Amino acid sequence: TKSLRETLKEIVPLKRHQLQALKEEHSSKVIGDVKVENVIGGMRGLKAMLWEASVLDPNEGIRFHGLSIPDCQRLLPPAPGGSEIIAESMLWLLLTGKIPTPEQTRDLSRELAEKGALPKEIEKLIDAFPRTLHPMTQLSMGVAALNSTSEFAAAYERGIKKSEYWTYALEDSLSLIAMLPALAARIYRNVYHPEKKLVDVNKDLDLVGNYTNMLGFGDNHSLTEYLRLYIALHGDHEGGNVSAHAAHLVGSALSDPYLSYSAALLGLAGPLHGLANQEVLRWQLAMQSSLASSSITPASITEYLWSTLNAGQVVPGYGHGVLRSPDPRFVALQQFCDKYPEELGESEIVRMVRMTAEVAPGVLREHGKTKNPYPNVDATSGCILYHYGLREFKYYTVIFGVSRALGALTQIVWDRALMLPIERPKSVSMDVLEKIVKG
Ligand code: CMX
Repeated sequence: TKSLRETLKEIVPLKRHQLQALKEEHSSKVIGDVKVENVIGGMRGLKAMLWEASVLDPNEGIRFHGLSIPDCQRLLPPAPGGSEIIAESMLWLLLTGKIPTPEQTRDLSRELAEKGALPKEIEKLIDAFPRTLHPMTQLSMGVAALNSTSEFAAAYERGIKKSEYWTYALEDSLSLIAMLPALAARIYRNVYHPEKKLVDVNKDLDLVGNYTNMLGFGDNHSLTEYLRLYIALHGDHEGGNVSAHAAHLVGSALSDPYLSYSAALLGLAGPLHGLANQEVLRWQLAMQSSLASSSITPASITEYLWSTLNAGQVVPGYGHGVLRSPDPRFVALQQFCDKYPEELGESEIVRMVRMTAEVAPGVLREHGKTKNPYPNVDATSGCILYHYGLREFKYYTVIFGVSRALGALTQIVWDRALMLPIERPKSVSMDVLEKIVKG
């Protein structure tokens, strides 16, 4: 069976050929208009960016190389003893567009585990951070500091051909993905459980198996499975979202993959993006404490939703920049809860999330502002972690950050393989805009 590198070496020339043909035959074809609303509206809807691994359909949700989430759940190999998609099989799919065999998946797990330990000087740096520094700030700083190990940066300094950049970007990307669990678990230990000893990376476990183990939840099989699914599903959500776009933009300056992904993490830390799952939990818990547990009913939740909206706040976990239907990642995580009825079915927080999802779309529709009244993945993801006893919600976005590396770094490999140029859109002032529209 072919290794990941061999598989990619075969695909790179084909994709380069596809890009060359697009350039030669269709460069001047028009694929959309740029309206004033795009310029002042966060470039919403503008098709102006290449992203290979996934495409988000407003109604169907995300597809990874054409495969829906249920397709991936059916086709991608799980961990030995598990049944959920794992990070390695998702990464293989994102990078190559192909389904790995169980053997290829296991080989990739082993390679990542072998590369998973942090350099000693980075451990020291992380241990020196004050505990009050937000876990996302620590994660981004740790990832940026790892660029001291960048093969891409070293090769660039030595002088290499542009056509070879991608091989070094790939090595850095795999090393970074491999080290993220140890980095993220170290931050968790330092901030919340400084008295606890961190276990080493186990060479026989998959990436997320190791992560759960290092977080101290290794004996909880259903939580491990939940995190496997969570991390696979959050891996990529096409290119325009803040974290993915930030990685792609910074990488276009040929900043190495560590620096590029560090920038992505700082965007992920925003409340309208990756911090939303933490916000949802805070909001659901406030709802729980304001309603007596016996009175958590569709009617009382509806009233609570209105009080949030009337206070001028957004309902966290609802709405989306692109999606116009319930997020299939939300659906997959809810179905996961159905698989463990004794454990998750009885959970008050999980039941509250479910009930909220039943009534919130009606309320948001009546409120009449959001273009999408349906739940996104954040409406449930953090609440399930809370149920499992992972209750430090400032940490939740770090888990998202471990995951989003799969897609953001995949695209960086493809950006370099396709030799895409530095990103430099044209900006205009309001005066210029007025001149253009008034003629
Ligand atoms: N509750 C209340 N109002 C909402 C809303 C919600 N959940 N979602 C959107 N709106 C409002 C917007 O604030 C906006 O109001 P103004 O015109 O007063 O500014 C209006 O509806 C139109 O917004 P939109 O075009 O439907 O949504 P955007 O593309 O501008 O924003 C998003 C998308 C996700 C930022 C927004 O829906 C939101 O704030 N949701 C809550 C936070 C959240 O769940 N974020 C996670 C998204 C997933 C992710 O990226 O990880």
